[in-house]
Amino acid sequence: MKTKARSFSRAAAASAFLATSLGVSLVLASSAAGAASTLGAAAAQTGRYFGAAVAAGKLGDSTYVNILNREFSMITPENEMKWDATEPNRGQFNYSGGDRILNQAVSTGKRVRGHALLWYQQEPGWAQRMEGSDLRAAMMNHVTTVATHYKGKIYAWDVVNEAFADGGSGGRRDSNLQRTGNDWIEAAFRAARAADPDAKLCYNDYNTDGVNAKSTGIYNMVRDFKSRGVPIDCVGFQSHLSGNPPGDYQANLQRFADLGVEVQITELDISGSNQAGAYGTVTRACMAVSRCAGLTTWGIRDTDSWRSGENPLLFDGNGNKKAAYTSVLDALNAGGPTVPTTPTTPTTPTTPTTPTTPTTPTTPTTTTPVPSGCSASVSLNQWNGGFVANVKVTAGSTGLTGWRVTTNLPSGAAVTNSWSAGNSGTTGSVTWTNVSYNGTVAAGQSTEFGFQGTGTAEGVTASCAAS
Ligand code: 9MR
Repeated sequence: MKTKARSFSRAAAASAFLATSLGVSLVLASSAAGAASTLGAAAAQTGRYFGAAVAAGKLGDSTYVNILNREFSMITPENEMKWDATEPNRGQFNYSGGDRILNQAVSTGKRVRGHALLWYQQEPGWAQRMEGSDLRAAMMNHVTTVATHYKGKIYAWDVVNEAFADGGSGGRRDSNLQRTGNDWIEAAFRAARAADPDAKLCYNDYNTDGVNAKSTGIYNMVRDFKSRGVPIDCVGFQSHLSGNPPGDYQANLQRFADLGVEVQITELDISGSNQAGAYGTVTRACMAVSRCAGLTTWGIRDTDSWRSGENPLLFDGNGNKKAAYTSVLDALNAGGPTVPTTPTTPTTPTTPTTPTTPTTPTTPTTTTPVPSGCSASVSLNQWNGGFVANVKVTAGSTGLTGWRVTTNLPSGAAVTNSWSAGNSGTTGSVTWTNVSYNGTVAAGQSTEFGFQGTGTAEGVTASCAAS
């Protein structure tokens, strides 16, 4: 309710300004326009896009195409730009499905996320049977040729998809692509940049919905790429979810954004009884991160979904809007920081660290309630030589309009990077202050920030004061 009220008054103020500057006395009409009525238009108010994965085979279905044309501003071909579709035989390229989707997008004023230049799944049979330097040459030729065909027409490419392993290793997934050498990902990004300098180049993966071993492995790769000038512009978070995302979903997006890359929600679908609520949470998280450029759902109607039987999308099989649709639309209309249009200087990269295996998952949290209006608790993910700390700030009975948290790190521990808070100091007693979008916390509600560091932070304590 609160955000809605804020959004209305902002829209009303804008309308009043417009009316005044044009000398128009009737303000009502433009006030009513404050809330957009489609996903694409609502997202555009803050410079974001709202997209859907589209199958070329469904472009003859009028219900499907009507929703696509009306609601979405970005299209991802669900399968048509993958390796098996675009290079079914070595050196013979086929762009029929991809071009069909691209033309649909261009003719209706939408943009395209290219998906995906290299992925260990949906490799054509001939590539599946290859290894080593021969495969590496074929991979690079594929990236160059496809990215060149679509040069200047693609908003962002998923250059590499799903290269990290699930589970606790934080390392790469084994595949014939990976076995060509650990540098295959950066080689692919360099080849893609050379072929199409205007496309944003993304790394895309799933099970990266919070700070965990897999997302931290990817985070370390992106940080390393930024520090060495490997051309990477964005990270895609697929977000195939069952129920609510983890509590640190937004903080995780933010820590990547703080590396100087855009983040994008690329394949969103959510099952479960709290579907509408979870969709709202994910959308608000993107809206709160200024470098979150947009969201894409993986399909349009429930019947279009790869998760058959789970009904994880925003429209039912008949094309009707679901409660989840309204939840997303409201979250988009509530606003948030605008996506920066010019690249901003990335935060100073720290020395790249080799991804290490987390030893302890999450240690018990330390809570220090403070009478002056808030409390802070730390949740620590410690591994050999490094850690990620997530700090939850909870407002007391009067609510907060600003907060200051002091963490006491044991000696030897040092902060190297942080998200969603400003800090003074990196060792010992470190003071954290809210950033513009998370200072206001209603009574009893919480917000989170986090930091990463080297050394051992076991025993860290946190205290909070209203400011
Ligand atoms: O939705 C896609 C489905 O039609 C294909 O059969 C499948 C093949 O592996 O790929 C699906 O899309 C995947 C996407 O390309 C990458 N992330 C996971 C998606 C769902 O499996």
